[in-house]
Amino acid sequence: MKMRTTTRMLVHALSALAAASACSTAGAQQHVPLTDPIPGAITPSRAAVALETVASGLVSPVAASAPPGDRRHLYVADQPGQIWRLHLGTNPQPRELFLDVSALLVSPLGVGDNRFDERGLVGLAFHPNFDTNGLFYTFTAQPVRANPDFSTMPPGVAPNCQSVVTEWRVKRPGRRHSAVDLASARELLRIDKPTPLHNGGALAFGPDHMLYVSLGDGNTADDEGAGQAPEGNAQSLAPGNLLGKVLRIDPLGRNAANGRYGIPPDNPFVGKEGADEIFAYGFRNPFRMSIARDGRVFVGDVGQNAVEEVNLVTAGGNYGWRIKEGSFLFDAAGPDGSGFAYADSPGLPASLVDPIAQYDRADSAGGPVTRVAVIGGYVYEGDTLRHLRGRYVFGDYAGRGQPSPQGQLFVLGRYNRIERLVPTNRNPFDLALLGFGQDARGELYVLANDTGTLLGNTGVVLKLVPGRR
Ligand SMILES: [Ca+2]
Ligand SMILES: [Ca+2]
Ligand SMILES: [Ca+2]
Repeated sequence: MKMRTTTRMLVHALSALAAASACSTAGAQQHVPLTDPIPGAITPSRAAVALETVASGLVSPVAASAPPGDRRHLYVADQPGQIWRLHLGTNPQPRELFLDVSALLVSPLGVGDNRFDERGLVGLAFHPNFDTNGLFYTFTAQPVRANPDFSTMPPGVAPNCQSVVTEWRVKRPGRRHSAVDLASARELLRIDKPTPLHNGGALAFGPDHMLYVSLGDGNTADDEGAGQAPEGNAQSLAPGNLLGKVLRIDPLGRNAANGRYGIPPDNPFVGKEGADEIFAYGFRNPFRMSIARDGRVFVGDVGQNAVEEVNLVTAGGNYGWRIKEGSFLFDAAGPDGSGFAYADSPGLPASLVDPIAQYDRADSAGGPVTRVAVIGGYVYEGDTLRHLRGRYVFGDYAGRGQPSPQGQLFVLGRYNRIERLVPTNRNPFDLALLGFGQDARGELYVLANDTGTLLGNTGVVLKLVPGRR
């Protein structure tokens, strides 16, 4: 097995070398974009699943979770700024407004006719001891209104907005249906963001009780432009550049530079100036991230034009962007040219960590583009879907620019092979996929709407339940 891996790596190294020398004879920057990076279709899973509506009438639900041990509720973050508390197990599930942070957000959200926007309320996480301390956290895109804790902007250039992680507390921890104490709001982190795009914005606690925060490269394409490091933000470990990173912080600690959270002493870059918070780097837009009960950190990193990634993230890892898009080498083609993936190079350079699974946009060269952006999900840890137990469920947004959005649901099968999950009661899916949620029982919820944008109020929360073939 090891031998075979080595041979395969050698073959890839030789082909990459051949590609490189072909380029050098033709002059620099002569890489050719791949027309079909990953040939073939994604095969359907044998798991029979269906979708049961547990909430509707939302705008753009993007995150959902529950405090550990609270099996009665699911809290859903709607992008325009509302957190809804769903009462599970009753039919229909009533919902109540838990918190509204819309007044804190950039405004207006969703510009243009289709009201597309990546900003808003995009992350929500409950402290593992929520039952006793009542603490939870939000990730929001806010107007530039305070000095940032971290900025990559050159002097005199204004950021588009600021990414803010805020701590909140309920008034009576441990009591059922306790309201949020609005005066408890405490900003942990405020980070300048160069453009409206590539927030990242996921929050998740590990079994280590540390808060993980995903941050995108902050730019539009190729990780370049104003506010970008020369090598791209994602690859930069320059002091204070947190863009394109996964952070790991202790919200109960206070030894960070701004005194509002703690730096875990075992973080991989502790002691490196301005990089104490960084857990891993080399991400483009790690929009959705989750942490399994066993501590595995899963990130769906949205690709540029070619390859979508699922990453298993470990301390200190460099996940490749913008040197690679998936396992493929990436050419940023200078400030004026649009970058592209040009050669498969699995495992090389050895300093970069490849995704555990990847897929591209069309089944064949020139075929219809049916997938556009990975939406990271969760490991299924519930009881009712035997075939999914312990498997990572995720999907593709496939929302924008089509007459009818066709999001897709996937599951990682054996050897991390991607399989399609086709709901038996909803085929075609006919919705844009926006996120996933997990309740305290480990059951999973699909978050979606009709538009893939902030237009309308077609947002739904759909529970994954057993389906019938
Ligand atoms: Ca990558
Ligand atoms: Ca470029
Ligand atoms: Ca393909």
